[in-house]
Parts: sequence; C-alpha cells; structure tokens
Amino acid sequence: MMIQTIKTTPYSDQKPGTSGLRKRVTVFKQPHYIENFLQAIFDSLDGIAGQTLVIGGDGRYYNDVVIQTAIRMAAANGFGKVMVGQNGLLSTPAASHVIRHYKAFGGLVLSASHNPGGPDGDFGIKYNIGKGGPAPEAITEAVYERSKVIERYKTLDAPDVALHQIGTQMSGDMVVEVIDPVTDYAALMETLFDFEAIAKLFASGFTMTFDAMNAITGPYAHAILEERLGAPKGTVKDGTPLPDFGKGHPDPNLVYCKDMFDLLMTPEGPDFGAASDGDGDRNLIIGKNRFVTPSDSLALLAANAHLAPGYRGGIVGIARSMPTSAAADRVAEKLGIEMHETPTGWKFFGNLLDAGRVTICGEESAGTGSDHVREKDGLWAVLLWLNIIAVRQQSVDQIVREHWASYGRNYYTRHDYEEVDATIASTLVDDLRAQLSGLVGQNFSEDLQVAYADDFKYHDPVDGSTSAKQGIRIGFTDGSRIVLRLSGTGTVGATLRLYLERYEAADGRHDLDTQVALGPLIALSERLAGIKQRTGRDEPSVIT
Ligand code: G16
Repeated sequence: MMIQTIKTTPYSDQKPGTSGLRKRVTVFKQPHYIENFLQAIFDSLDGIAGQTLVIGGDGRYYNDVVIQTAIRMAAANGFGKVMVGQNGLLSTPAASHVIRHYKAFGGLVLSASHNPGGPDGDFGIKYNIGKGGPAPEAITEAVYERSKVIERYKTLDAPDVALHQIGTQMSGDMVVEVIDPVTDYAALMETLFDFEAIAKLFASGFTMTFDAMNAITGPYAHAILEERLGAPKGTVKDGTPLPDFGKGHPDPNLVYCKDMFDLLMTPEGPDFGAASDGDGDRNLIIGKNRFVTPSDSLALLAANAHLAPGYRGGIVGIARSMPTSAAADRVAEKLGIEMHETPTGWKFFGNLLDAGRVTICGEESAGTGSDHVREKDGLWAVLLWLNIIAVRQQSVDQIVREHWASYGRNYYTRHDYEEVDATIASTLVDDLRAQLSGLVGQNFSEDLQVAYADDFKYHDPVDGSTSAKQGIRIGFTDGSRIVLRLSGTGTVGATLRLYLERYEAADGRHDLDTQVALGPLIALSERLAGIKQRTGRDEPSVIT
C-alpha cells in the first residue's frame, strides 16, 4: 500500500476552541478540511513514529468517514498502531482511560459533545495527549498556526478498516486494534465504586431513570447499570447511539431533559434521574423533587467522596472553573485541602491532576470528574451519586438539604444567549470590560457593594503559564457574583453566557426559587451589560 502526499491549501478558520475544533458538518465536508486539520495535528507532535494513537467518537454523523480518514493518515504519518473503539465508538472519558491504560501517545476524540448531530448538525475533532486529557493551549496554538500554512498532507492508498470486527487488522504497516468500547471503562468504574452496595440499593426497590439521549453513554449505561448493578431493564432510556441522536439535542439540561425533570417532580416518578450528553462527559442529576445544580453537585460529591472505595483515603484538593459557583470552596475550606479556580475548559485541570494537587474537578457546564481519567465523566458522577445514596440511605433531596444546612447555599443560575451577532457580542463584552475599574467600591443596593471587578487571568501553578481574558467577573462584598463570558464551543454566531451567584449562609433561607433569589443580580447585570437591550432578545435562549 502506497503512502500518498496530497497537495492542499490552508483554511483560516481551524482554531480550536474551548474543546477542540467544532463546526457545522457542512464546514468539515469542504475539500481536504478534515485532512488539513489532522495533518496540522500530526505535524505539531514530536516523536509519533511507531507510537500508538487511540481513536474514538460519539457515533455522530460523519464519525465513520473521519475515522477511516484518520486511520489512513495515522498510518501514512508513521504511527505504529491505532486502537479504535468497535464501530468507532468511545465515550470521551473512556477514550481518556484507554489512552492512559494502554500508555498510548495520544488520541483523537471525534465529537461535538452536546451539540446536535446529523448532516446539518455539528462535528468536532479534539486531540488528547498521552496523559489522557485535552491538549493544552501550547499544542492547540501550534496546530492552529500549522493549519494556516499547510500545503500537503499524507495518506495511505488503503481500503477501509472493518470497524465492527473486534481484533487486530493492518492498514499498510500499521496495526489497527478494534476494541470493545465498554470493557476497560466498566472495569475502572468497578475499582472506584462499591458495586455491591449499589446493587443492593437497586435490589431494595430504589428506582432510577437514565436518559442516554440516543448518544454514546447508552452501551455503557446498559452494561453497568442494568447488567452489572441489576437495575431493571428499561432503566436506561434511548440507549442506542444514533448518528443524529434521534434528531434530539443531546445536552443534559433542564430544557432538553424537561420530560425527565417533570417526571421526577411527581410522586409516581422514580427516586433518581440522570442523563449524559452526546460524548458522555457531562451529567445531569435530579432527585425526587430536587434538581441538583452542577455547582452544588461538585460540592456534594467532594464532601461525600470518601464514602466510595476509590476515594476512601480522602481527596487532596478540588478545582473548579471560574464561572462555577463557590459552593465547592466551602467544602475545601472545611476539609483543609487545596482549592483552585481555573478558566473554563477541562484542559486547565490536567496539570493540577497530574501534579497530584487535586482529586475532584468540576464545572458549572454539567461536568464533574476526578483523577481517574483526564476528562469529565458523566457516568462516573452518576455512579458516585448512587454510591453516596447507597451508603447514606437518604434521598437526594435530604442529602442536598443537609449540605446547605451545614455549608450554606450558593444560589446559582446561568443565562445563555445563543447565536447572537458576533460583533454585537464582542462589543458588549469590550464595553463592560471598559467599565470595570470604575465599578469597584460602588454600591448598587444595600447588599450589593462591588468588592472587585476584573477580567479573569489564570496563572497555572504547575507550569507557570498564563491565560488572560478568561471572563469578566464582578464580585460583591456579600459573596455574590456576576460573570460574563463568550462561549468557546458555539458553532454559529456568538453565545453570551451570564452566570449569577448569591450566597445564603448556613442558617439562611434555602428554599427560594433560584431566579427569584437572584432577581436583583439579574436586573443589575442588565443595567451594566445591557444584553437584552443590545441583542434585542426578550429572554435568554437557555436558563440552567
Ligand atoms: C466543553 C469543555 C468544558 C466547558 C464547556 C463549555 O465541554 O470541555 O470545559 O466548560 O465546553 O464551554 P463554553 O462555555 O466555552 O461553551 P463539552 O462537554 O462541550 O466538551
């Protein structure tokens, strides 16, 4: 089989965002678009000859085509072996585990996460490093620079690999091993959690519904929840990954999982509801009559992790992204462990995890995870919740209320304005940034005195790197915050994210409606940033 060198011309828009390159499928289908980006990745890596590359995706439309292209190009660029999930499937956390477990050089994760799929949907490519996590900015910047000048790519004149066939095949001189996507991951989960206790919980009549959203977690959830833990068949809904996610939007939030939320709010509903996204790294947790915000979930999981065998010795530290509420900070303080605030993007947790400075990480964007892999992990969060419920023998609602009673409650919401005109959005952010220095010390009401106002800049304590302009934060003396930033994962126009937080002490009122509790901050943010006025929108596209 012949290695071919194909001439190409660069595209100017291959700059990876918060999590790899995400675009409409129609963009990826342009001539050589995929090949250019893959070659830019390979050209930016040193020492790939003879190494192992892991490839997997969430099964969305175009995965099959891109995987075959990636295999041919990996062979032509000198990799010695590719490990790929059967039928091209690997959840993002499972891909991270496979990279680490088999000591691969790195991996390609093909997904646009929670964004819709199909010919008119989104697609994405992300490179993960040998430690299992998303490539740090130094690599993504190098890839972008390379993509702007690329003139040729290498591929192999070879037939498609049989992706349905578990076992070893060849592509040119390169070995291709097709693996079961679930086995290694399920075995890892078994080392972390008390499967016996969770199985007993199900056997005692505890009921659960898990929405796999026609996406990647279906096979994992069937195998772990129903087959190993004995949850009744039917516990997992929409458990077959479909290329267009059944025309759904695989984002586990209160908009796209509204039916599940409504069910959990009724007396007939199950005890526990959970969901995961397109590529299996996000999670949604709802107990009977209790939705748990991702920020609270991070704090609760950190406070209770010692109840699971994998964390029995205690956790060494917690990290959260800057816009995530400070609920976890209170847990870290009580435990006397390190707490880190990083920019949005799981890649920023990698160094802290590798250096052994944190055990649990989380983000307001429905992501939690630990040092077991280097990605956030939807099913991991669900299993840790189940483990905690099994040990404490309490409902989610009781666990949450007890937590607030001892730590206080951080009321928290995020308002998203999607597909906003990009110029309007960036001007709005620039104008707010320009006001910041004048805001400090101002009183907007009795409780709302500005303590600080800045644009978040992160200094990585492990490698010393700096990341600036990571979101505007306006903090008040009572612990309340307004945060505004532009999403780095949208594919059309700009998405403005407004994050609002207010702390209510341990002996305070914890039963207010969230939007009501945050009403004064919502009004103030409109006064300062003028999102509705400038975008002409009456309300956010999504409130979480
Ligand atoms: C990705 C990143 C997360 C980030 C989220 C939202 O998640 O991995 O770290 O919090 O996007 O980012 P943004 O606010 O910039 O849109 P996922 O699940 O989409 O891969």
